[in-house]
Amino acid sequence: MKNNIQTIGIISDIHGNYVALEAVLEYMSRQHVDQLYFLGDYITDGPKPQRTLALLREAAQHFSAFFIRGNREQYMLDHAKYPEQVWNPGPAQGSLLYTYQRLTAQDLAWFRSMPICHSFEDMILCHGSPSKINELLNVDGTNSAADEVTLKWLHQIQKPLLICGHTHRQGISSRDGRTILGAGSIGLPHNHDSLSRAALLRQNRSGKWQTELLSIPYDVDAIVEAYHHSELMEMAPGWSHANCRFLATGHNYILRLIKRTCLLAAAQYPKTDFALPEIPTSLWLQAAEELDLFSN
Ligand SMILES: [Mn+2]
Repeated sequence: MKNNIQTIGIISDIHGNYVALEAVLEYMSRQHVDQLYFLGDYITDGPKPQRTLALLREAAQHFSAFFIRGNREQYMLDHAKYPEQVWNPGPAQGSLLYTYQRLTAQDLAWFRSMPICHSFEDMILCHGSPSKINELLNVDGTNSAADEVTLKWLHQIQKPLLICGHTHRQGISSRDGRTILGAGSIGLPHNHDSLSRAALLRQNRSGKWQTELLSIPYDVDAIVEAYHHSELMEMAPGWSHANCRFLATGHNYILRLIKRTCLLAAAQYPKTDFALPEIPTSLWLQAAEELDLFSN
């Protein structure tokens, strides 16, 4: 790590979108950042996980880079640890299975070496929250249900700036002298357009960190085409189609698909309390059909 860090790039939630990652890394290079922090969820959802990981390894050669673990890396580690918990092809688990089958022991060892939280100067960096990898915080005012836990963390960390990913939302807000920054998602941004999201921090002359929220264009059609040329669409039908629509629109079609599938399951099997992977594939596909996800 460089001694004199004045510009920091924050990159989070890539989700296998190597096209967006490439564009954002080029942008960071043009900004001459001194340090890159990666906040996790590098893989799953998108095609070619190895291409994404190769880009990250390359970035670590080119930049001073620090990698934090996301819940998706945790899923992969847990799956390696508990092989009896089988993942099946299909809408609910096919996308995870697709990625897992393409990882090496070296990739898993890398994920295992990543911390879930890191502290640098005035800031704490994490994926979900400082101690829970999959906790959602309210970074942009759209998740008021997470207000209480967000405030709790802002008071608990004893540092003025908390930087997190996981929400796929970009936003910054301050409360009680503390600031929370949601860096936004590189690979599956939930910001109602098709631009990639990241953040830059620049230190001003008085030593204060100034935040710049970035919206970076990239070739969305290229990543959607890569989905269609991969085995993902057959291995995780519905789910992968929802991801393609998510990429094109910036609206969370994964959440819409899950909600509609659960509604259909509740209507058809009112007495059964399904976990998502137990819901019959036919209902997932019906929900995807109703959301018009197969018309591309
Ligand atoms: Mn996540």
